[in-house]
Amino acid sequence: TPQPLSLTLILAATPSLGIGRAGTLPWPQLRKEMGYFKRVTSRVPSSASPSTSARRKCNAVVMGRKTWDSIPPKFRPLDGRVNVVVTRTPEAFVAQQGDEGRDGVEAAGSVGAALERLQNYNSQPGEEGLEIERVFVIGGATIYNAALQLPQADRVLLTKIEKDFECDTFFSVDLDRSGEWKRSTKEELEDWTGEKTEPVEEKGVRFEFGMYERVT
Ligand code: FOL
Repeated sequence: TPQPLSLTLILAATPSLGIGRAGTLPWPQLRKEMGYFKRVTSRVPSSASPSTSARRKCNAVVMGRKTWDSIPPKFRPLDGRVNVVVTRTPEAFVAQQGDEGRDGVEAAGSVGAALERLQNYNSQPGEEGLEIERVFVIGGATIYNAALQLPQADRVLLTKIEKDFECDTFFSVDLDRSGEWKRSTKEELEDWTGEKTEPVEEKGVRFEFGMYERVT
């Protein structure tokens, strides 16, 4: 029987925890930050327990419908990852995507339901024989909040953008001031992500990568 899946939230935020503005990201395009997002959410660690059958391992991303809308159409579904969109009307979303003939995206009515669908890939392998390794919650605010209510959400990858931008959407937890979360060491972060994580500056914006694990 497969291991239960846990959830990792991944986000970038300003010093005031701003994550969005007017349906998009608040900062000018930061290619190295987006590169980090893409590599980390795509990478399947080689330490993953090898399965006996010849199943292809990949990760999954869970996002809200507004985040789906914010991704440039040419980049969605995010490739190499199973995409699950959370919406109050999953049937309508699937029908709409079907019209565009899109593949590789599913819809669910809640974050919990999304996680159940992904667990299903592992317990009842389908036609494609995909095995889900890591599950990333990629926003937005409503979906991060819903995920944080679940005990399976045990890790956060936070990129600290060290400059304030005007925002209308915020992450609800100050991880450095919450007793529920403990910041991991740089070594633990690099181990888990497989990334070198020196601070970066791009377009005059400095940012730094961090990881937090839930205590208890
Ligand atoms: N987490 C972090 N650290 N940075 C982010 O920018 C971020 N963004 C979201 C969620 N978590 C994040 C949500 N917004 C794409 C666009 C917007 C988006 C997430 C992903 C996107 O198009 N990604 C492509 C790469 C695009 C490119 O190379 O420019 C992908 O394949 O992941």
